[in-house]
Amino acid sequence: MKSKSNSSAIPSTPSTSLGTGSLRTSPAEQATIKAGAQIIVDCLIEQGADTIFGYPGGVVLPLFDKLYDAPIRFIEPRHEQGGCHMADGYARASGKVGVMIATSGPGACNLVTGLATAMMDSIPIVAITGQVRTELIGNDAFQEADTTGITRPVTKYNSIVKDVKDLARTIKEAFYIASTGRQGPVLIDIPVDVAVAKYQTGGPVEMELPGYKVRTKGHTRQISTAAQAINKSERPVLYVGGGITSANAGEELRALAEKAHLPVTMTLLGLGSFDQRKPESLDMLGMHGSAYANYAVQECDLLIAVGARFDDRVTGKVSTFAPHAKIIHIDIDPVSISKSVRVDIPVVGDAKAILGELVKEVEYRERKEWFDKIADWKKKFPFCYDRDASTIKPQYVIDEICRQTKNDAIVTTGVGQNQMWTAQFYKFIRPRQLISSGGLGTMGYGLPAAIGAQIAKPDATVIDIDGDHSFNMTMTELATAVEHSLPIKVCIMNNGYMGMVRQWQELFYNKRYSKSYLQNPDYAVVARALGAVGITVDKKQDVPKAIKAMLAEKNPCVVDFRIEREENVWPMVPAGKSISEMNGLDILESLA
Ligand SMILES: Cc1ncc(C[n+]2csc(CCOP(=O)(O)OP(=O)(O)O)c2C)c(N)n1
Ligand SMILES: [Mg+2]
Repeated sequence: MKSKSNSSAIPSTPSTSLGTGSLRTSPAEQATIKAGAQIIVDCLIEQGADTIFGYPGGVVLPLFDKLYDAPIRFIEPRHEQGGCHMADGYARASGKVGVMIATSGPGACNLVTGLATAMMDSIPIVAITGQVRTELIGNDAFQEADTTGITRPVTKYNSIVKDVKDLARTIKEAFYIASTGRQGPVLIDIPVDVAVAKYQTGGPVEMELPGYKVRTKGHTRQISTAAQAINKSERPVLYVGGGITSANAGEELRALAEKAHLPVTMTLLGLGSFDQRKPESLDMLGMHGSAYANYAVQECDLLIAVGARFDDRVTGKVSTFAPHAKIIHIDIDPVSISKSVRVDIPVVGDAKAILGELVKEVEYRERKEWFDKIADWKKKFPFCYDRDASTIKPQYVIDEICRQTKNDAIVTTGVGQNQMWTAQFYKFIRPRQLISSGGLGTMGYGLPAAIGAQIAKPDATVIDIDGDHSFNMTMTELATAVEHSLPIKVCIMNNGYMGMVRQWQELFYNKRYSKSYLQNPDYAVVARALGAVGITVDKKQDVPKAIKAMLAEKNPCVVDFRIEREENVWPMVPAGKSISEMNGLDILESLA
């Protein structure tokens, strides 16, 4: 029986690194003798983890026992993947490290998608997993999985603690590694015998990371060279990514763009790091980016990349990307420099520090011709849709959400068309406002990420703009939102399709819609069954009042918008093409 083998995994008499039976300690000293599980809890508190996400199982029971009366808010998801996305959403919304705890074997395996999502987007998470007893490792023990082996490629760092004396140091290192340099998820695997072993703690815990160096200050000469290039440039473009958010460098970015007078385009993860309502904003670039951003990049003479990694969804065909540009690349991660696109002026370090220095050396230039040209592209090819359609256009719903929330909501997304329409039609005004799975493109991310974000920002309006099929993947987490009375909103852009897959099939596979739709439930009924509010909207004229009702709702609320089924996302750069080769510009031009 499962419970039996589980309980037998826990030694009845805890072992101790001091040797059982020889604990001749004074009462004062005894006060500092702790079980491994208590050391974990104390370390979490010391690291400022006031909220953690986790799901129990046999080998983490010693830890859960210590959490029973710990002064930490505990959120239990319905699935460990959901919990990991919650920790991720919490981290993205707050700027703090998200913490997730899972049991060995199946629990740890369920974290993989969440860790990979965080890894691709450089999000700081510390995951703690239980492991079978040290002596059983490698024995195909019950619920044993090689967690460090499985998660090595999806974590910035991971390690297994085999001796309780290393526990406090390893946890301290985990938080440090997760939150410094290029941030990312770190996993610590802790066998159950280590969690119950006793250890005499005391004194400061020193980290031992001789090979881990974080460069923060940029090279002064490189910064001056970059400033000179900016001052000379006639057609510059600032291209910024999630690194601005990670570095909390939004203010420095604004100062640079204003002082030097630079147009700014953002990656999906960069959206909001520059106020999109400003005339210098070119909005998102890349595959579903704006025509004006893509044209500007292709015609610029200087591309200033900050905290962005020249991802293929941004560059399209690399050999034709920004063909006339000298490239400056400011990034904390030296490995990102010249990885896919050759860089002329690299500056390695913290974006906040480097932009702060750079802004001192740049000069204002009007660049009238360049800004006029950009204004023409903006006028000719704006993001738009048929406003007179009788059906519910998803873009209209998002426009209306943006209008009613006054650009101020925290928005999470699913993956697919819903995500791209959100990126195009919600105009973000500050960092940490759009929370979306960029690098991995993880369907099912939106709802749990919204839960994490709402926990981090209890007073914010948090809206998950989701796809029907993305929502299907983790919708059980609605129960978590209900349990904690979180006023999150879920707006399902319900086209009945895996819309983005269908769009590709329409354009590149002769409209052969192979397996890109599944039967959906009635989401309003699902919402109610899980204790949330459920609203269905199938008429265009009902959209504004449904959004108003949703925003007034204090309980978790799901709105199922039955949108136009075969709407497409325009423009679109076909995979592998140059970013100036956009499909759908004729459609945008005719609707402009
Ligand atoms: C976990 C996962 N599986 C598969 C995919 C591939 N994929 C990308 S978009 C998409 C369709 C998404 O459908 P839906 O959530 O309804 O969004 P829509 O495009 O219709 O807005 C699929 C299957 C993915 N990104 N993530
Ligand atoms: Mg869909």
